[in-house]
Amino acid sequence: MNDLSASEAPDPSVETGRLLFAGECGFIKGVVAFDQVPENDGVEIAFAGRSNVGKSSLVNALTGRKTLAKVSNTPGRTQELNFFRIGDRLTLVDMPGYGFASAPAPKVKAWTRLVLEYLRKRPNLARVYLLIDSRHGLKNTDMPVLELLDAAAVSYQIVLTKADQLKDAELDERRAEVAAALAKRPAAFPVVIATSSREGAGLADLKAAIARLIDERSS
Ligand SMILES: Nc1nc2c(ncn2[C@@H]2O[C@H](COP(=O)(O)OP(=O)(O)O)[C@@H](O)[C@H]2O)c(=O)[nH]1
Ligand SMILES: [Mg+2]
Repeated sequence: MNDLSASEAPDPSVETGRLLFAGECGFIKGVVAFDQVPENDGVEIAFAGRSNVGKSSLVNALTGRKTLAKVSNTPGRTQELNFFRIGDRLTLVDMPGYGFASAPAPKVKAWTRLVLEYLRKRPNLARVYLLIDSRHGLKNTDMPVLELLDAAAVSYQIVLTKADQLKDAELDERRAEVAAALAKRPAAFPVVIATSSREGAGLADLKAAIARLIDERSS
């Protein structure tokens, strides 16, 4: 055979993605109010998800820095937007978790205000990665967030976390189920990426997807 079909050709964005996260990474700041956000600089992406879904662990796994973001066994603690610099072209934001069952109403209100303002007023925000626990799939508590993202017309993509907790067949099923649930949502990117921060599965895929996004945004 002379030509490589698309599926056999090596995907150059895998290497670009690896390099993207291989450079200097650092914590910029955590903010509790929108007027404290750092200036836009390069492409920005944000990680959203329920408390305890594994957002901070994923930031650490992607950057290879075990303690860059604080991993907590006490869900619902972070009520800040945490900004991280990834190399010289990317800012990553760890958003405050939602869906904490016993969260008092004022806390939910503060969360909603901060997140809405952030989603609406951040021109460099290229995509929100909405993290969903592989074991649970989309839950009722995720629905208002999907609505919010569709309403704000912010491009978003689902990343399944803790894939190490499922058998391959279960994971395929969960991925298909989530993709089907997103099919009619206008701002949802159709591909679901499954990851494990613990075992490393899917991290190269996610980095490649982010590298492609930066490429699209910069051209
Ligand atoms: N099995 C497994 N557990 C994980 C993984 N990622 C995170 N966790 C655990 O999930 C809990 C919450 O993680 P954390 O990153 O703090 O979640 P956050 O609240 O979304 O930032 C911690 O106990 C982590 O050790 C993973 O890939 N696999
Ligand atoms: Mg966290």
